[in-house]
Amino acid sequence: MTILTILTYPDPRLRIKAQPVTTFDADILTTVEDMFETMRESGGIGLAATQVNVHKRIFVMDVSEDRDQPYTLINPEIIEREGKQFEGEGCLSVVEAYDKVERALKVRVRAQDADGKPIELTAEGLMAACIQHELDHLEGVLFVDHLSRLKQERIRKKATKLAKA
Ligand code: GNR
Ligand code: NI
Repeated sequence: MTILTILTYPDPRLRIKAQPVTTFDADILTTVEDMFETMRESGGIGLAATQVNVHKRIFVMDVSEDRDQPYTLINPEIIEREGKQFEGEGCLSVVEAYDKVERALKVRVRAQDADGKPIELTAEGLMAACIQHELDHLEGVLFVDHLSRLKQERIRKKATKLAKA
């Protein structure tokens, strides 16, 4: 098990669009395990492969209090969305930024697990927001992209300063 390095904004590699997983081999299992370990270590509720510089359509998630409800979603697709929510979000790749983002309240997702087996799940609230946040990462999109230009500029300046410190 390995703790992976998380890329931080404005690293251009966070903008790479992830490619579908076609072979479910031992490498994928290792990546998934390392992503869980990295997510747990950093205290996040989700982690997309893009954030650890692996440009494959994989994310891991655990929004439970006791951190005992892990999900591995590979080649995920949102097949239904319902309602709206506007809640605070943070990102392991965007240090010291937290702001409200508009998301669907409820989503139905179709994906594959680490063995390639098809899965479907319905989520709402925080879990639904997390799924949309992680799917954005796989497209090279960050939550700050949903904020005003002014806020983005402030966050970018702060991140650049922190990186130099
Ligand atoms: O840890 C995280 N918390 C969070 C809170 C609200 C909405 C989305 C998230 S995901 C984030 C971890 C992360 O950066 N995943 O990409
Ligand atoms: Ni994130």
